[in-house]
Amino acid sequence: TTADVARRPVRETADGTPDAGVDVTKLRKEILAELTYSVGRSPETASVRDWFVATALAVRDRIVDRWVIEHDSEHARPKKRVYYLSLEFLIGRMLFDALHNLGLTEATREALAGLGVDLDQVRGAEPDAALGNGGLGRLAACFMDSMASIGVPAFGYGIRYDHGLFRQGMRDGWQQEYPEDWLSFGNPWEFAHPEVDYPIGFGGYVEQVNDGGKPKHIWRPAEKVEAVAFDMPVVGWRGRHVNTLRLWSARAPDPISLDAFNRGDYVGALADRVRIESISKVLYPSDETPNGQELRLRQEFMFASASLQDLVRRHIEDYGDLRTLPDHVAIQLNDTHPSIAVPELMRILVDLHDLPWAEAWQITVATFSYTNHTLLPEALESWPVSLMERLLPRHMQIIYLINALELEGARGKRPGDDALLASISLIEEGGGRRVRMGVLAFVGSHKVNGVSALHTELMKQTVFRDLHGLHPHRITNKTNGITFRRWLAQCNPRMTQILIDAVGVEVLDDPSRLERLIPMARDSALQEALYAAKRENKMELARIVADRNDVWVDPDALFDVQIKRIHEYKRQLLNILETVAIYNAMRAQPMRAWMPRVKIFAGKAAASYRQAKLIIKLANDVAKVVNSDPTVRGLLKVAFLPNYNVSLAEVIIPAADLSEQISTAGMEASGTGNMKLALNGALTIGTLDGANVEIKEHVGDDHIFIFGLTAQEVEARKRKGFDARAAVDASPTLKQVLDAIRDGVFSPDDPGRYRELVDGLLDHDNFLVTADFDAYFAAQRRVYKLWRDRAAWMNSSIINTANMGWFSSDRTIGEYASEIWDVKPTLG
Ligand code: B1N
Repeated sequence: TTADVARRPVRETADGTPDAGVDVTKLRKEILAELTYSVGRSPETASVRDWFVATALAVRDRIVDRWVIEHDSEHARPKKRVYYLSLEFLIGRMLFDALHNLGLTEATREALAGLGVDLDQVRGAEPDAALGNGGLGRLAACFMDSMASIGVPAFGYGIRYDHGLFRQGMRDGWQQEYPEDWLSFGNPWEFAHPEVDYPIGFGGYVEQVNDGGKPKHIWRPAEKVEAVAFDMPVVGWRGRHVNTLRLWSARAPDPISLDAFNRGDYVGALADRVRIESISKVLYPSDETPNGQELRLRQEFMFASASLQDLVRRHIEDYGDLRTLPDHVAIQLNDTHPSIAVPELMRILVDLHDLPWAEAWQITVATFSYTNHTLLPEALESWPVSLMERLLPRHMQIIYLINALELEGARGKRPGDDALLASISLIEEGGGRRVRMGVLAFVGSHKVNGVSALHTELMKQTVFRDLHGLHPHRITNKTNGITFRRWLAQCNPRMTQILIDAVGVEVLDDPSRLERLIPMARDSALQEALYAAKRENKMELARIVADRNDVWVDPDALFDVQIKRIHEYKRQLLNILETVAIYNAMRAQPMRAWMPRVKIFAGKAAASYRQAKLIIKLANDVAKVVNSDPTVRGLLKVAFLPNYNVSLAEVIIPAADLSEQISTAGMEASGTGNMKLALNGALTIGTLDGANVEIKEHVGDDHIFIFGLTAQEVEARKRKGFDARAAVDASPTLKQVLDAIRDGVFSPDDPGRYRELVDGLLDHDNFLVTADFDAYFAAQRRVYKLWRDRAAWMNSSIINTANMGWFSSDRTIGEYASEIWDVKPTLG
């Protein structure tokens, strides 16, 4: 069918032949061989999953060929390597990533077609690797792609969770969490390395011995865990480089207690092993709310310690001397989650390698850098001193020593300033003493970065104000980016082909080429081509909505999407209130010439986040009433799509017309979905928050719908004490909306369901939903005014795509490389 043809990924070679030079017959033979000898199936009995595994293995072989060559070449001992430490890597499906970057997509399609197998179906059989919660984990995955693409030798280090982020089900509109099981059929991309294992200690005590007049500390852990390596190759664009994502799995040193077994205690025989191996069992579903459980600290220490042992071993093998570590190693801490690595490196240098403290500290600070991803006070990690003392006694001593020296330095610079000392101390006093991981990461790093210009500015003014005063050159901005390979070329082949036809195939290597679209933005042929591609994408999404939500949405309607974690500060509630307002207006005047619209929501709530789960229920309740109301049929539809993940994003983003980025200003550190949507031609409705500010600067004020309080105004309102009731009284529209929700119009089965939610909003509207409502409603009216004029809308849409080149994660990684890591990428 034509849809199938259009869905085909773009040609990747300038001479126009798809995947030029690939021997399809050979590739087909390789896939068949994998099916037979690795999967153990015949083509007649193979399932789609078997075909996926066989295809992935055949592709993996080609990646490995390059991996091995590189590791035998100069890349094997590059001048400097980057180690990206992250508790999350939200990589999603990998087949098309590998195929696209190797230029094998069309050849593989043909190879499989000759066997009667459809590549798109095979693609769908891959489980979505959801080893992350949201933006922070997805950023790590985009960075891995960019480092391999521009040639930054790197290892990603993380945890191989047996179970990634939970699967979201819906029962009656309420979120249900089900375990995720991505490994249940094996993972064809990974290489298990049971021989690469490191001992990880917990608990015990610290022994002080006399080492020729010097005191020496020896940590004697009570408990030992083994961290075992699993490697996944990460192949860059055009297969130029292959880096490694090394994920650690916890293994018990003793598989079974034979004593217990012989006594007949079969459960007890396995108890120790189960407890130890629970460390890498499951990803904490906490997005910006540390849940402070001991197991989480064990996860953080296991992966930090294993990663350091691994890179220290490699460095010593290559260079023989730890004093040159910062010349050859840069370690990036993705938020504070791996920051226990700071005292762990000190322990390795001082206790295990006998370096003097001062020299060890210099090496440590020169090696580490830290990225902060949030300013929300409740999200800043801290651990009780008592827990640290019990689990990591030597690290606690080292933290005290770091703190003493830091405070001494501060006292020297600002004598008598006790408030300053309290604010920069690694130990938070009062209410049970705790270690502030943000301060630990800050003092242990030579560079500390925020993830958008606004966020970095706010870091300097708020959480790190005093530390910034003492280290004025340490904080730097690195605005986030996204990989265009996944978020344009792979997920939106229709649009990509049009862009290539318009500006040349070189755009695949150089996203700044998109700027050549600017003078063509009013070209009606280009506009119509892009509109048609978008419409096809919307048709595909409509099928999914019909399938999963049992509602039909009109592909000619405006698709207004808000897709992200459900969090009060992201204000899905504001969007729902506007939905109800427009529903009310349509019912009041059904004969007006309304433009049809579809509101699409998707996102998961942390299992313990009651308010977020209630907001999901409200979206579903509103959807139920609106979608079954004949007065608004054909005008308004609402859909909450369950189980948002990378793969669903890859379908929604190419189909979006309007991108909702409406957080309370000052609270969203950056956002990256905002970039993906604008790149794919959606216009943004948003506040001046995070990277929205920079998107506005790039696309221009006329091509984005900005509304609401600024971060400064939010601050001022909160300081004065904001009165939501007064705001509601001043807005008849909002008042009517809140009354309807409060009175049970959308919850006839339980009329009181939203009473608390509405009353709570009136009593303490912490996220200033009511303050921004009127401005948001007015901005939505501006959206529809433009949407009525297709040529004007498409002009703005093209201008958005044209100006998004800067938001490529290749640019971001280039900045990290030169300004933080001091590495020279081989390309770019
Ligand atoms: O990191 C993204 C940003 O684009 C988002 O604005 C930001 O909200 C997100 C604890 C987090 N900040 N903090 C987290 C995740 C998991 C966790 O356990 C905090 N995620 C963000 C990329 O910079």
